Amino acid sequence: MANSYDAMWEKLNLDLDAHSGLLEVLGKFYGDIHASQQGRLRGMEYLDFVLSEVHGLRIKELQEAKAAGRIVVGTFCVFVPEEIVLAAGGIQVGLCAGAEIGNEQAEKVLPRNTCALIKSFVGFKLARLCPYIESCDLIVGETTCDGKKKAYEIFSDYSPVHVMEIPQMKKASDRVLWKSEVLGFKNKVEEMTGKKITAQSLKDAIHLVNGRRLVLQRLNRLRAAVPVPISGRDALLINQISFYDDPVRFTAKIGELCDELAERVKAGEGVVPKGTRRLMLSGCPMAVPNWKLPYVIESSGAVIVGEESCIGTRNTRDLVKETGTTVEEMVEALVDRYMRIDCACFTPNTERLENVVDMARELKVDGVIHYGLSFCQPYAIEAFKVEKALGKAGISMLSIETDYSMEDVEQLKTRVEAFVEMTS
Ligand code: BJ8
Repeated sequence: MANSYDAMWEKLNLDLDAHSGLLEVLGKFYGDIHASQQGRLRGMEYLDFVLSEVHGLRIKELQEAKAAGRIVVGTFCVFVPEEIVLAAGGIQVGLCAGAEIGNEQAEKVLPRNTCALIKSFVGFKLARLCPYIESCDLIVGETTCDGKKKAYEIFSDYSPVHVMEIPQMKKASDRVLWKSEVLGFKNKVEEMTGKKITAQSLKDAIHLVNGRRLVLQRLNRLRAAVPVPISGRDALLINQISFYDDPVRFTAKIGELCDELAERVKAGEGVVPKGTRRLMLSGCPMAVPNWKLPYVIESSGAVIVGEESCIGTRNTRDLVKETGTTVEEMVEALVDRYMRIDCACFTPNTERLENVVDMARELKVDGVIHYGLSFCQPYAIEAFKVEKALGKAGISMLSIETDYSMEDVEQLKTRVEAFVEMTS
């Protein structure tokens, strides 16, 4: 059936048939996993709408912005400082990497034993399925894990790519390297937009992105309430949407949703029956539409109350200091804030262990599920240390490795149910 956005998608060179198949699957998946939940909040209508228009209205907005002279920058990692892009008048979007729909094409250029997230973004590009990727004037890669680092070399044959070097340690010399990368990125963006970043534009951009982090921090605090007022699936969706919706609109809408949640908390109302086990997720990011494990957990007698991941608190925990008055001071503040990210690509990564334990305590969890994508070595190896740190704090952990296929759903369910039973 023809869609009113077909002409736009055709212009973006999408494979229209495969793309309409993707939208159909996405719609069904969303209906089964999200829309079918009982007692959803009024504020979720915004998310339902954003998701129903994810390849439509938002892409149209991006095209209009481009026509007005703005650039669109796409990223796959929370290390890329959005403040720089916004300060130069651009738009930054986190790109989809949560479905295995382009796997066949991806496996033509990548080894089969590559993590699902990497295969997904390469697959989306090669299969011409993602209107976000096709809207981008620049894709920013980073040297986090080896898989991503090498995949960007392949990606750059198909899209303009700028790679930022991310240090692997947090010594003074690493900060020097990271600062030079932030400045290099700033130059690149200024060159592309033809706009010099000013103290005022950077100040505004820092305030805007901090505002989005603050509203997500508020959401996280509300989830500490017993009973929890929102499902983990919905909270994850909010975090996922934060990467591509307009930041002003997103912050306002999630603020309203938090007001509604605060009312629920005040009234002592929860989204699940009293006594439902409270679990926290920790580990690899869950990019949209990767909702498999949250669905499995929340249909196994538990509720997710927090995500220690880049589509979660790793992206929202730290703010950029807003005291700087010159571009130089603000760049220093950005460098400091981004150096605090506790990705498993760092060694040692003791901050993460402390953060996981603190978060588990604050959210009053009954257990933690460590989530690793198959073939992701940094998180799989670090899971041992996370389990040990949680064990010392008296918190149980279940380690799960999986990918985006649905083949292991029953097996995962059995393991999660046994874990939930154990925490009771
Ligand atoms: S800051 S977590 S977004 S790198 S899952 S591709 S690590 S093999 S995603 Fe990440 Fe930035 Fe770190 Fe966050 Fe590699 Fe692992 Fe795959 Fe991963």
